[in-house]
Amino acid sequence: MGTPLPRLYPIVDDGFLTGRGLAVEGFAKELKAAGVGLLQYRNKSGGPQEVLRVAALIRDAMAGSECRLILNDRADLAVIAGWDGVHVGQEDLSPDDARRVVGVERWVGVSTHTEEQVRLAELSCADYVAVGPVFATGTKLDAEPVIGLVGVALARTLTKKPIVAIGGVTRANARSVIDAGADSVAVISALIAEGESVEKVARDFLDVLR
Ligand code: TZP
Ligand code: MG
Repeated sequence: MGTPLPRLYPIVDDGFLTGRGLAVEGFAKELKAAGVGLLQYRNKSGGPQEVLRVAALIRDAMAGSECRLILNDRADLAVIAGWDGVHVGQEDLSPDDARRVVGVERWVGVSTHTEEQVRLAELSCADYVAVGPVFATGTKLDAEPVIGLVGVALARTLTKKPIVAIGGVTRANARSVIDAGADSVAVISALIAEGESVEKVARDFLDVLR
């Protein structure tokens, strides 16, 4: 990977944002203003042309920042979009096949939900291993069983790769997730809070994760 994984890993989730009438570009601009170093775009419903269109909007919104841009699910589209990496799940290309597509310069992350998956991820050429859901989440409807902080701690014993913890992470519990052994927290819904800007919430996360 070259550089350490930033502690905050915001996910720009198309369905989550558009369902609330929020624009992806505006959301990305606020994350840029907060100074985030890593961002994922996740779109579970759009076709490839739509994903590439929005990926270009996000890239433009983040122009001038050092933020790494990671595309969910699709290694081929990450390359076409000129993004910095891909995040694959258990149903996508394997990390090693994703690596064949994106090359050695781009990052490859993989989602895991069980001990066995973490062990396999450790043996793969993934740059980081995501574990979760750590806490209950309403964002992923087909989420696997919650692993808790104990699951994060267990994953820490199973892999030397950087760990991204996801699922139900908030400003209030983010620190405990890092203390349990994660290197980074991925967040979708907790970036949005009534009466607060996304920039302010992201800054709060960066503060507690420092
Ligand atoms: N994978 C495991 S939980 C989850 C994903 C994509 C959703 C996380 O969303 P939130 O709103 O941060 O709980
Ligand atoms: Mg996937």
